[in-house]
Amino acid sequence: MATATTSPRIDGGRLLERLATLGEVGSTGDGGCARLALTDDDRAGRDLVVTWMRDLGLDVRIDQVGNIIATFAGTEPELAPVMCGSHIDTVRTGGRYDGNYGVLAGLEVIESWLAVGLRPRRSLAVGVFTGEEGARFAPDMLGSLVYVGGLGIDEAHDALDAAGVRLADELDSIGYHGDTPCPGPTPHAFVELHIEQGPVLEADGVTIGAVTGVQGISWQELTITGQSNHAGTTPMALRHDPSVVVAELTMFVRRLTQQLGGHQVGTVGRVELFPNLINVIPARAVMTVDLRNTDPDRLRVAESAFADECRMLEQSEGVTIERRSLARFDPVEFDATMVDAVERVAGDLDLSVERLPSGAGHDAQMLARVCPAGMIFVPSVGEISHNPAEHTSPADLEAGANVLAVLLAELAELGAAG
Ligand code: HGY
Ligand code: MN
Ligand code: MN
Repeated sequence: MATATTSPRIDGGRLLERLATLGEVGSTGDGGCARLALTDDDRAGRDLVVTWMRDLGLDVRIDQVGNIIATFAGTEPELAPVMCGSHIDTVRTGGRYDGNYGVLAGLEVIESWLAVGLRPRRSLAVGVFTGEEGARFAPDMLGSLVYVGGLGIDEAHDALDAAGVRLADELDSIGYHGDTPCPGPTPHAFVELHIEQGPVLEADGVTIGAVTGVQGISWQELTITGQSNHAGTTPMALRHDPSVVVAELTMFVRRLTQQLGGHQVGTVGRVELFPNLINVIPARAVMTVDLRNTDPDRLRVAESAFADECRMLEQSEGVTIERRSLARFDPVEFDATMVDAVERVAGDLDLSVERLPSGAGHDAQMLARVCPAGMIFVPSVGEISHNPAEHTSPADLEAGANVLAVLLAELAELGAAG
């Protein structure tokens, strides 16, 4: 069976070239790309990756929520497959590596095995999960959540974006409404390679992150209804102004993170005012709040304090606040054997490695519900992500992909007697 010393290494140049080519799909012209889930740009990215999968001779299936599962058959295909992968949908100000890296590195591993004529005992599947970002259809990690049975297919199909467009209708319109049933087959193990998107590895001068888990995520959308009125004639004491509540809650979230400290983070990412005119006190505001913490108890404290603040502002400003949960996931700890394996393989490849939790959500946290899952991080330059300036050095990209290659070779028993 292949080990760190005998496993084929990936072709770094080929991986970088594919990342650059995919990065041109939905290019924003500033080094980044925008391929919001199930848009025409997402379809174009999907079509390109599926073409690469088919060129490798993989068995490509599209499931009922648009997940793409490409399988390299092992010598004992009846065994549960090993799975890797990630997502290729992006946020509107996306970079070239978030998600794309884990998918393309999986294809690169298979191509490096084909190049030396080695086949694994267990099949190796590469997953492209629908709508991981949650930037258009909530919750985030939607496709992998459906894949593991955490969200019913009907409920997923009825998800609506901010414009009221239905997810299933978009699957139809881009031609990725597959018939492969969800939930999907339970993998033997799942490994996701991803950029860190944070400051830790770069600050520590470490190449590989052995990810210990993913912090808890709480997303909610608020609809704040006040009273539209004339900006010039309405005395301040008579106003019921949703934009004031938005401002108060935004500053409350910042103060709350400072009070709680630790890993607590909070973000107001989307704000819409209606009618959004210079001389009209808004009738209504819609805003989102993203609260996260590695500690489940403190995340609940943050949520409860935020709810109390909303109730207080309803009274003081004379508005109504309707809160809708968009996503709520407790922190996830990855299987210890997988974290150990990432750490060991990185060491075997003479790469510096450290353990750390993930601040971002990932598909691996959903696969962890059904099988041993793990993640490999590589450093993000300048801790920038969800930004066109997102960057990881070619050497680190290649190093991370080689850790993936060796770990997948072990898990899938590459070169084992058929
Ligand atoms: O929001 C997240 O953490 C991920 O990028 N979907
Ligand atoms: Mn991602
Ligand atoms: Mn992301």
